[in-house]
Amino acid sequence: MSASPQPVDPNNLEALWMPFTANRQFKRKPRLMSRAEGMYYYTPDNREILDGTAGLWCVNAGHGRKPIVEAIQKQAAKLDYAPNFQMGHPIAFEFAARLQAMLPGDLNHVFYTNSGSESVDTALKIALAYHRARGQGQRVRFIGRERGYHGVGFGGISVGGIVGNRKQFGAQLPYVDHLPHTHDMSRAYTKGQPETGADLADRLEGLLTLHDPSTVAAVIVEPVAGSTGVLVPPKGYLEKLRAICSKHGILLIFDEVITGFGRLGTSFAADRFKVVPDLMTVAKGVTNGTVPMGAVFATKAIYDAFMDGPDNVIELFHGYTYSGHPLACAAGLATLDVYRDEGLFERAAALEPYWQDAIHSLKGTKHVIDLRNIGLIGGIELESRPGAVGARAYDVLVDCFEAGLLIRVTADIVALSPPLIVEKKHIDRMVDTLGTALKRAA
Ligand code: PXG
Repeated sequence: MSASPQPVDPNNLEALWMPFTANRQFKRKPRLMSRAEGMYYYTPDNREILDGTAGLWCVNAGHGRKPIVEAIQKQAAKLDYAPNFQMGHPIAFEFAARLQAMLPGDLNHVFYTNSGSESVDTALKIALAYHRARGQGQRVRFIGRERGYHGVGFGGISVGGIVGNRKQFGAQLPYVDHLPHTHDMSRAYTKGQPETGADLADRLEGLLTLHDPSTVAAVIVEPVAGSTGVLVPPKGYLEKLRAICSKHGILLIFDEVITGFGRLGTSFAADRFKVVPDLMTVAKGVTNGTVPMGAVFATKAIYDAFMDGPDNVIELFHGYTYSGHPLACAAGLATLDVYRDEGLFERAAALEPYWQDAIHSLKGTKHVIDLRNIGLIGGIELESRPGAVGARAYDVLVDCFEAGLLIRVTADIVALSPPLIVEKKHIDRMVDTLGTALKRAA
């Protein structure tokens, strides 16, 4: 059979099984975006949609950036693909060296993946293999956190703490436990990091006593939980996790898929909070969302633990066909240039006070029960309709889209995370459109 025996109906939405989408509802009344530039998406009928979410937290430099587009085009023409097992191509090394120069603390090796989910599974596997290489193969446990999102691989959903992402699938990784999440409504309307709550990190000691710390390989957390509704770490919380992990020889993994590349006004959350993990996972902003790519950053100590034994033996039996894909590396290099040349991380930091005031100006708006912010992230929590969690926020999402603003929602929490090129006038419009939609919502 030929690939396309019949002319295809471009309006047929049925063939595609959409990810994390209510397929039937969507296909009855689709929301399509067919073009993007700067701060805006455009619908097929050319309606402008202000991007309040940097796509899915990834387009940090804004859309259609010429230097990135051209770098991808040039690279596709020069070297489209090359094997990367037992082979190499120059741009993969060049990009790793550029990333290395940005990394905090002892982090200094780069392992490429193609997504955040793959980065998480890779980091978990590196943690297990690292301990085993050092004669501590009994360290097989992972500690994640309630309301954590670490992608959709089996490792990621196991250490993740989102019930809906787990319960359809039954079997998960064994030997996983979870810290409590850090959200507390008694601290509603906190601006930035809460002053109290660091003691929640002490719960890690309790879990370690229960399981015996010498059986634990790694603790994984998002420094700021993004997907489950913008949960900002209490002051001192990450510092405590770091100290407890170090005390027990347990690796600390920061999942910086959202917080990496300027979202908090620094290269990484590790820089902002001055807490350096042993392994860091990234994706999204590493290529401005243009070409799929993720990475795991590892300390020298971890890398060195593998560089032992006969040197003709593969040190880590792990990798992807597309690890270090030339197009992704080209996009990544151009992306880092744009971030640097336009000072976008500094720009995010400078805008943070204005952003904070804008988010908190929604206090008192109908349905709002909490407002949270850090960097260029805002979380707006709504009271749920009785017996219909998520329904109100979904209505707000649809209203905003029709009014020309892209937001994202999880349950009844709205999250905003605009591209770092956002201007004050865009921020005003986001808050205005959202406020109007909230007032209209039933
Ligand atoms: N870790 C974190 C912290 C994430 O936020 C992943 C891992 C997985 O990345 P991939 O590239 O495999 O999707 C993520 C992804 C949302 C939303 O609406 C968030 C993500 C993905 C899609 C939607 O908040 N984060």
